[in-house]
Amino acid sequence: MDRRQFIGRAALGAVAAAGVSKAALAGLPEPVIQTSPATAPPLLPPSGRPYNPVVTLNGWTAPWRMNNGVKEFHLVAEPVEREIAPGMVARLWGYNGQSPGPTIEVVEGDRVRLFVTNRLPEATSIHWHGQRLPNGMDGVVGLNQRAIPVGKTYVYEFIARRPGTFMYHPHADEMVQMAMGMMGFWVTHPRTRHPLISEAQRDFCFLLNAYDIDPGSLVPKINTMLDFNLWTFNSRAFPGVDSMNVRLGDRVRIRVGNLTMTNHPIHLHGHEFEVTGTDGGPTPPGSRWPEVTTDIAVGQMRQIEFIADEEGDWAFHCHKSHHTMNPMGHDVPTLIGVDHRGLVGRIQQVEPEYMMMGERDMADMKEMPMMLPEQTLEMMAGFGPHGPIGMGGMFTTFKVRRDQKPGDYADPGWYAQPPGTQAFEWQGELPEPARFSAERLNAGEVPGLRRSALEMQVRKPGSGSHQH
Ligand SMILES: [Cu+2]
Repeated sequence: MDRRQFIGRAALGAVAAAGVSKAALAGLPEPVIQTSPATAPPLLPPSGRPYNPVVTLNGWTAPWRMNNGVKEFHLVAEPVEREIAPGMVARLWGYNGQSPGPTIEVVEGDRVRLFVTNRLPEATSIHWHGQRLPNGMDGVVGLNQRAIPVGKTYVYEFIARRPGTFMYHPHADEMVQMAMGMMGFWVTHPRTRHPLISEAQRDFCFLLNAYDIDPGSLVPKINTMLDFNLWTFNSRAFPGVDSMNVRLGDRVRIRVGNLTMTNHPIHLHGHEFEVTGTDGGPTPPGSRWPEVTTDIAVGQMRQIEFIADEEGDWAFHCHKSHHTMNPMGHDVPTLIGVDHRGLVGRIQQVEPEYMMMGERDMADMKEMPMMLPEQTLEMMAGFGPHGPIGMGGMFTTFKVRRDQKPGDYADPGWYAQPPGTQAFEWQGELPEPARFSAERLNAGEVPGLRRSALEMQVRKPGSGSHQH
């Protein structure tokens, strides 16, 4: 976007707002537009109360203006172009140049004023999901307010009353507008030290979203209810999702909100975490238990926390295996076990790309350059230091490094595993398989497993030891 467009956009917002709100008399804050899908560095608060900012995965935090003690943001609802992953750009709707829109970060007790300019082809609104606010600020069209007409700017204003993890999205034609990518994250930091909120060195956030975009096309199919083909973290599919990079020993918080049409069991490798917060706020410590996977239902937010105390490159992904795939055909019959001798060669005469699933590892698809139409992604993509990763969709890596500098979020590259710590090929002899038989085992017939191997010492309360 060039400067003329930018000024034109700002001027349109100002004109539209005239006469709408007393609050707008001071003039609108300029909307700030982001054109890059890269993960922006944390935005250290230049004004207002201090806090430790979050990092939005493949996203950014909206700058604000202080106006007589009020934090003012300007969101522009508009068509955007979003790179889902290298090789595929989608035409979505979002805010300020991206889908999702910018993360809003404020502090508990802040008075927040949000100017929302509608540059979409239809009316919209914003619902501030999870917030305590006056009823007229809740954003449900028809119930709480009139829809924001095309070209107009509305003003929302409320005090961020409780600290926690929130989202924002339209409550006007939401099936269409959310299928098109209209959503954003909101974090309210605690005002002072909070008994239930720990100080984390790294605080990441992102939304779970999904799109149905036919290969070769640009715009999502908005009537799809369940059968989406792009499962994304913040409107990015792996290998387009950045890694989350931390320093060994950091306390890490990851906040996730789900605005898809299904639940996502989010799984972290190499560490255990606790759910320290939900949509309703921080969880009391007595309610927390260790997990490595937490299911996030539709409309829910979860924040997980743990100490990153294992060095390495750890997978972090949705555990629904179809959600770590990019566009795929689901109507293909399973042919595992079918005698297909001679079949593949004959099919390949008419369809050279044909291969049998389950016969040759689907990961082969990564090693074979395939002819793809423009504007789509391979089902599984991404290369690691040891070959193709064979993942897509809702997948990324969590990188823990001893020498990552505090506050440095840059990708440290691949982990150099210490010698002798990687799974390796067995080079010795393979013993003949022994079929299990309890009778033969008891009779001492199975080589290498003598009856004495089953003897154990059992100590019962109030008696001596017995041989069994
Ligand atoms: Cu999932």
